[in-house]
Amino acid sequence: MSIDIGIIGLARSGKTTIFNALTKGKADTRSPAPHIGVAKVPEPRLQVLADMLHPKRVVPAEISYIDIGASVKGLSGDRTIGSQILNQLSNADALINVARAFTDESIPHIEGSIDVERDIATANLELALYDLGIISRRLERIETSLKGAKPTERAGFLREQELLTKIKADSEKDVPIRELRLSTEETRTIANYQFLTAKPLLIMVNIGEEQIPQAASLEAQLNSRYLRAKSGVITLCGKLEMELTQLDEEAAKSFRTEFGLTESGLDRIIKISYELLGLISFFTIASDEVKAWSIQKDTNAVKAAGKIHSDMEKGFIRAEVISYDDLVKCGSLSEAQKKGLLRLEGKSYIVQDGDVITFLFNV
Ligand SMILES: Nc1nc2c(ncn2[C@@H]2O[C@H](COP(=O)(O)OP(=O)(O)O)[C@@H](O)[C@H]2O)c(=O)[nH]1
Ligand SMILES: [Mg+2]
Repeated sequence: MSIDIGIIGLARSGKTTIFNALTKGKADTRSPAPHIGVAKVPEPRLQVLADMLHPKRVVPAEISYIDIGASVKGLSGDRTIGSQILNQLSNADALINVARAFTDESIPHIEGSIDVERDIATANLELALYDLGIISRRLERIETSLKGAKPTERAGFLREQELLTKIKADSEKDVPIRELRLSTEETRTIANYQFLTAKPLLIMVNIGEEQIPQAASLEAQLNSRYLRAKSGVITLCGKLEMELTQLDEEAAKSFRTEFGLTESGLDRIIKISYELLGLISFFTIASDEVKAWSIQKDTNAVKAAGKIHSDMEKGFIRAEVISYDDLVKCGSLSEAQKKGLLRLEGKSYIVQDGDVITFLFNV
């Protein structure tokens, strides 16, 4: 199970261009078709482990990106987005909203002018309307169910009704679900609805090449307005990043330097996505393979095992754990064992960023 991120935005904001940049893909930007692709998560520690252990295979963690194709404006109201892609969007772990800042007379903006804040508001409104549609339908159903409900069922329905009514009121005041302080119980109650405004949101402002010198100050300015616990803004020149994926690493690096860019836009996006999603990495070393995995912070060992295989979760016995730093200091697992640095941990052990883990399990 990988991490899925949905890419939304107005038509011609640069969704497909950025999708291509992220997945090193070659999807046709002239077609409004949806696309799904995979990016490998850059993880420098994985390479260090590989250089140390010389495995046959090195397998990075992956992120799937879904370019919805159609405009975000078709999300609620007159649906122009197919139900399959809408399903995938509902299943996504986070959203990227592409807002257009680049100017190009040959590509007219569909609203007639460039206005990043207006376009961010439009997308937020669409997400909210979509969620409100789900809430209204569910509230009607609860109303009906309450009429014939057994006394034992009533309490559950009433609690859900109260929660959804509260969320609805906040949504109507432009407060997305991701900003609400919900209890674990409340979060669990609404998890099935897969609300779009509950998902972490990265606003990606697609700038033109000539705006690159102002990218950092624009980003700071927009973050002062939009930065929240589960959302933030990043500026990126989608067209340049897409072109750079077609070059080899050396050539791409020298182009970046020319534009005064110190880091790959893609590496930055993934780093920021990880922060927004609260993700960490752990590593496994087995049968000549070194692999990186992404999990949510505060995941216990048995759930982390389930990430690899459901059998490992079901038959979990224990985990042999060493931190990345300790392993690198020792140079090998056998040396680490001699020094007593391999720990035996149980089901409830909370996996830490950089842990190198061997799961022991029954089948
Ligand atoms: N000049 C310029 N054009 C861009 C930039 N980003 C995207 N485009 C162009 O804008 C058009 C729409 O982009 P596309 O990725 O297809 O947008 P989508 O409709 O949101 O998928 C394409 O012709 C892109 O080449 C940019 O940063 N600068
Ligand atoms: Mg497109």
